[in-house]
Amino acid sequence: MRTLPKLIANLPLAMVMGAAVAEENTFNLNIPAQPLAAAIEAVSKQTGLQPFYADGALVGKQSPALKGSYSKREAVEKLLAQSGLDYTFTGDNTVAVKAPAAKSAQKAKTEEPVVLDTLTIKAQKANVDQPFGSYLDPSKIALARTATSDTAQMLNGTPGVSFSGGGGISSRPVIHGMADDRLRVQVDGMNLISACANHMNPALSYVAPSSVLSAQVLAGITPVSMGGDSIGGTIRVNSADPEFAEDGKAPLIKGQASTFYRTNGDARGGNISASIANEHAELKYTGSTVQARNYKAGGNFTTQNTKNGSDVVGSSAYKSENQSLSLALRNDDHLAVIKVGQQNIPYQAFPNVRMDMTGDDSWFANVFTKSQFQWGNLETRAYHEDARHKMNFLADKMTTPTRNMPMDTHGVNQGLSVKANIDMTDKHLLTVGSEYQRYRLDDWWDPAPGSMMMGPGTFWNINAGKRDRIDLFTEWEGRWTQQWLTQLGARVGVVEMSAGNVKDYKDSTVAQRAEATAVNGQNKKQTDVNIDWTALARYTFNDMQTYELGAARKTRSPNLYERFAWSRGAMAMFMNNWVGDGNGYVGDINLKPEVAHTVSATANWHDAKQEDWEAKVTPFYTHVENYIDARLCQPGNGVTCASPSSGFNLLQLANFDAHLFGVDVSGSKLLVDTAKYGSLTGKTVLNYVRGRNNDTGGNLYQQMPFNATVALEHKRGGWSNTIETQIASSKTDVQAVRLEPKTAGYALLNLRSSYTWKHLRIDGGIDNLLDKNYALPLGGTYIGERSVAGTAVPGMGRSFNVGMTINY
Ligand SMILES: [Cu+2]
Repeated sequence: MRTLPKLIANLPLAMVMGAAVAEENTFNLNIPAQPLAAAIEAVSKQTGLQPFYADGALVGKQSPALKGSYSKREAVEKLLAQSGLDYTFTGDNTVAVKAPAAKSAQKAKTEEPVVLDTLTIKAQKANVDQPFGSYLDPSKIALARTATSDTAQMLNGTPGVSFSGGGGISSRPVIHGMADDRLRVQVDGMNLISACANHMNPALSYVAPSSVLSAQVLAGITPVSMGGDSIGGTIRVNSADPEFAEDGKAPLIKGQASTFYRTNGDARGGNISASIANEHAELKYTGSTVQARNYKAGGNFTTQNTKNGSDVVGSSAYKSENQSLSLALRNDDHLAVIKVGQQNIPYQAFPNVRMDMTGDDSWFANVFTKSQFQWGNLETRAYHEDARHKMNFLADKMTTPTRNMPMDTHGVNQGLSVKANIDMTDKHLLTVGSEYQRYRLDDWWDPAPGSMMMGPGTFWNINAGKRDRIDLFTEWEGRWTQQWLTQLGARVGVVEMSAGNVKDYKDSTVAQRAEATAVNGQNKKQTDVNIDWTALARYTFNDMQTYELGAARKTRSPNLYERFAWSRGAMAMFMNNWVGDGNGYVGDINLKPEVAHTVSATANWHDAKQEDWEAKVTPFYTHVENYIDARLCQPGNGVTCASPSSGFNLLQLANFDAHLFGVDVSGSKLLVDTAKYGSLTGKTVLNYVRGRNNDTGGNLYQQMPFNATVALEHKRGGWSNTIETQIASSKTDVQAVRLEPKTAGYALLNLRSSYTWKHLRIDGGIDNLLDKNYALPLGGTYIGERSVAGTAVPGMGRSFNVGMTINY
């Protein structure tokens, strides 16, 4: 049905191609059969080709294996041959991929005078080329699976991204100096929330690295359709797209099993997945497990350990199990995916938190649909997530044999979203959508048997916490010419929060009851009306230069703990700490939402074919009104705060004026490329960020010092080898009020290697080859055995890592 217009459309192209073919470069490709999106991404990485396609247009499509010498055009032709998709080269390096127009539209078109409209880039919600966005290299994702079990760490080396440390599988990504709830982190489209006063279960901890197939980072200006209730950027992590059998072919049965071992911490784990599909349905199971003991630093770093050696990071052990089952259904124009999953973390110790995770049971159901219409497409999502979280002390923190303090959390998170992408004209796309999120949280601490202090009643930290949000947004993307792209969007959100009455352990003692009574007498309802807007422009000057400029206003309402953690009792305050600094915190019901005003630009230079070299510079500046920061605890609700305790501060959250600025620089250069020796590419990423509190004149907390990654990547046939050095300068811009430790500069050397046969992949590597003893700049304060201030959590010493994956 699409043959005729396509043929007509491609005639001039074919003639041009005929002339160009002789000069066209070919590439040695070895890309296994896989989901089409990943295959296109792989071709893009290896050839410099820039694909444009509608968000989700490739969902459910499978690509054949690509092995041998191909030009860009030949590679695309072969990848898309079975997909039913049309494509158009709009330049030497750009290809537009799209679904063929619906039958009736096609018919109407053939009656019109023939217009070669397929030769223009149709306005598409470009998945790959979102300004300020970057996709993780799939080969890097694959390498990271053996090297880490912490999904956030898979983003290591992405420009603008650093990590705030936590448990072994729970670090939190930081984009341009903003962490945790300041970012919109989505796992398969779900907005997951930490159900813990210490944020032990951030969004990315809910998914195992083995389940991550693609990851997108928007560091800079996030379009409103991808943001919401966040001020610092967006991270979207997705599991594999469903794969269906080809029409009329036998059912597709696939499976994968992999296992890995890392010497440091004796970390071991594995995962399996199995799927069966015909042309309309796919059923898939995935399961994974990992466990590790405490890891070792590169040398002695503390004198406080009594249960472990001075080079062992106490409270860094963990064990986790994940499972999921998904059913995907499709017909010509519709796709539906229903996924249910479950996570069990029997234990995860935290070297920078006073408590440990002693049980985390969560499950979710996530339903996604996508439909193609003549006017565009419609996506809907509904999810339900239930997280049951328990804390107490694990062995390393048992300073007395009977130490016991049960803490419980239960969070229920439900979301509904609908988004329509409407093709207004060939060049203009309108996106309208709405998101609803309903969140409920209980956080209570049962009495500790035999304890005078923690009893006789149950302490209610947050009772019936409620945080509901409804957002509406619209976005208009125009591709005016080959040179100009603009994106304008606005979003309105209403956040409603409240909480029920609280109690403390000593319900009957007068002094304590007075505080709870005062808190319960307050109006605990807060409604925020948040307005965001984004304006982006991209100018493609020529095939060697692209410039992007963006400005945005973004808003985030406080989380439930920031507003409702109520007690000024020292012990309760120390239990509310989601920043890993060992201090105690009390919230403030009257905190205002943070409003960020950001300007950013990107300049991207490369050789015309994008095969040889590339350089990218992204400066940014953000001014944040009502930035939620900390100050020394002030009297409130009839209670005077206790004095600082055992070297730590008791702090209170408050709104401040703040600004952050910095620059990311990245570059690559192909150094050698021969058939005999393969290709050798040099890559580097440099990050600089600085954050200041304008009211206090002090530094913001956990701002990564200047750091760089320099890597050499060698590829030949099935071999892939990387030698990488990670460098960070000393951290002296620390936040005084949080007693943030200074850290020394360091350089680490990592080696990674993989070899892929037909059905087998072997990974090997050595992380921190030189066994450098170093402190994590954003790792927080080490309180893995005893709560003593002043020592930063160290990074991991040398580790030998091996992994093996079998596909069938
Ligand atoms: Cu917790």
